[in-house]
Amino acid sequence: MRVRQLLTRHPANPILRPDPAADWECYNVFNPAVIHHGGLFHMLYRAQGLDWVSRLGYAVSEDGVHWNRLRRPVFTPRGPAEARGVEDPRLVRIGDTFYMTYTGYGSGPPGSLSISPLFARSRNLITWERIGPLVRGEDNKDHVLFPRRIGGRFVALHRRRPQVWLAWSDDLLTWREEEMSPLFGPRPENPWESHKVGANGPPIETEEGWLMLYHGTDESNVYRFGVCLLALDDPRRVVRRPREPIFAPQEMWEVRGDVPNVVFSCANPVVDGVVYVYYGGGDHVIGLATARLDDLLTFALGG
Ligand code: BMA
Repeated sequence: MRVRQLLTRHPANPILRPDPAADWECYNVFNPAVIHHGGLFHMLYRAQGLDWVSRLGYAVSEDGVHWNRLRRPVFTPRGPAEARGVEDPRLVRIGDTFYMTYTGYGSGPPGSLSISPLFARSRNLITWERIGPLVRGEDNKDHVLFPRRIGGRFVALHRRRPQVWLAWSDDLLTWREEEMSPLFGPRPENPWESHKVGANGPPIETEEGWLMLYHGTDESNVYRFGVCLLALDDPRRVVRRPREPIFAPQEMWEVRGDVPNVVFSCANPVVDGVVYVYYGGGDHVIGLATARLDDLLTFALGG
């Protein structure tokens, strides 16, 4: 399948690899959250080591390409809902607080404590306070907050398989079922996103609407990225959704890796008009691909 690759891979890829000398991150580093704040790129990345449990490491960078990491993880599993790991962080900053959404991989059978969409907050990205879940007792992940309140309320995308949903809350603690609604689902006529879809990083605010990067999978579990536009004042409305994907696995470390044919992104910070898309390649290493925000917007608008 031909894919117009709107994102340009950075020549230094992969920009972060497992550290063979560290027990907690010697197997895989992938699916990072990245936020640009105070002139620096800050990364929380998912790491797996000798025990296969996912923990979150912290790294910092001036240019978004070369990273310095802390020696110890900054966020480690706690309690039964996280017994097998904390996964796929996504970050926003609202007011003076950083909010992280992450998946708890628990010890129960599917449908109980197996997968939980969780929230935590921090003032400094290193010390974290847990807030709680978006819902309990269902397979729900790929949740991410909009980077500001809308109509005074927190808004989150989340994924009730196979669809992307939207949810509203006053305080991040209470999420009412009647304030959740499906946003969009797989398109059977579009093979690349015919199986399931889920949000990537936080939606990007533009004059044309919320630019949302998302992933779709096909029947063979190949991951690709697509883009759509949601109405600025009411993100329950999908304004545009091009049929073509914008990114697909291609490099050796994307088509092979620990899980083949996976590009999986939880972060798309915008710095000086450039969208930095960070992604896990093959659930094994971290890559960076970029595009001008204007070009992504033009594509989303169908230009
Ligand atoms: C999904 C995600 C990711 C992972 C991907 C591919 O379910 O939760 O953690 O990168 O599978 O294995």
